[in-house]
Amino acid sequence: MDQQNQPAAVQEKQQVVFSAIQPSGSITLGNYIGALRNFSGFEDAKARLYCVADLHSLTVRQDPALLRKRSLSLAALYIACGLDPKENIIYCQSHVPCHTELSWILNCFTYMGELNRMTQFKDKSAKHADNINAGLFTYPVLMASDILLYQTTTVPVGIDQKQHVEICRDIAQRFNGIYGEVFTLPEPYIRKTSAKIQSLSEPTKKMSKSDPEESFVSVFDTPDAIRRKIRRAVTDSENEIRYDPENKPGVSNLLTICSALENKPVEEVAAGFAGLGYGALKDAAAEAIIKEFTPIQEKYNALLQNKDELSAILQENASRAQALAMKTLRKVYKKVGLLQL
Ligand code: ATP
Ligand code: LTN
Repeated sequence: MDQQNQPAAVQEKQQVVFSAIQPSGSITLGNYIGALRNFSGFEDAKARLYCVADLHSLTVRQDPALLRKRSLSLAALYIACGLDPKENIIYCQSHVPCHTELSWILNCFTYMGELNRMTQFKDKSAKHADNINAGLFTYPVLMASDILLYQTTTVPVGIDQKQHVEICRDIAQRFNGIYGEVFTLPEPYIRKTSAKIQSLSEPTKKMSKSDPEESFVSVFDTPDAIRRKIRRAVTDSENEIRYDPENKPGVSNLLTICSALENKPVEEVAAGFAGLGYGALKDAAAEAIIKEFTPIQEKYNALLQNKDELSAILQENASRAQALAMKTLRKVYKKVGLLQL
């Protein structure tokens, strides 16, 4: 694993790994390559927490029944991807009240100007012009709370979340500057080669789970659907296979997908297609995705057979998270001067 963002001081046993995904749609190949598959591989860390960011997803209007279903589904997917809930802490954000409690405090240490610069806020405001709510604006503060509550050192995310981890560090530094060393400063963990998968229908844009169906492959798609979507992926009118994201975003995206799933440098993947047409590249990408997702889908389906057991796991894991989070929250309450009885 290329830990290029890993500071030498926080190696293995000192590491606390935290990440989250919003249950705001069907988990995509982008979420999988950019984030989810990088959640594994921190076996020696002191703690590993993977959260279903259900509260964050409320910043965009959700269907309540669907949100409940997707939250349980995302938790099951974490486990199906190999995250053992005995060794990792897998839980829903709304089940651990410390997240929102710390969020209020940190709101009071975050400037409007800082939040105004967030590109996700600008993008989402443009996309949901009829619902530019305060939650969308303070989204990064809740995210900072998620991270800082656990004294996180390492945050595996896609490149689009880098700015949010940076503002989290700024908030933590500001707080520490006033009250002493309360929070650990986290580092994003971003795999350079697969940090951003583009939309299949508009390859200059990020693949997003809240965009139209044909623009993404879902972790839950059938092999036929995967082949169909990849076959329809937008490329260009040339027919040379080369990695050139500027001029050939569609082809480069397919190469990135193959490179990420086959764990090979993108140049090596591109060289393997010398003299071949786009059809061959699309077939290879589709088959690589199917090979990756089939075992995950099998495990996922088995887990969902027993929803009671899943709920029990989430409940137990939320208690473990709450116990850890309380330590930081108590310290913060004391530092800022809230009356302790
Ligand atoms: P939404 O469409 O609801 O905003 P999203 O698909 O952008 O959702 P998030 O829940 O915001 O997904 O992101 C979860 C994780 O997946 C984050 O770490 C994010 O960086 C990563 N991620 C999302 N989309 C991509 C992508 N296209 N390529 C790589 N990583 C991605
Ligand atoms: N904002 C993230 C999801 C998220 C997250 C986090 C990621 C919520 N809290 C804490 C890392 C750490 C997103 O991917 N949109």
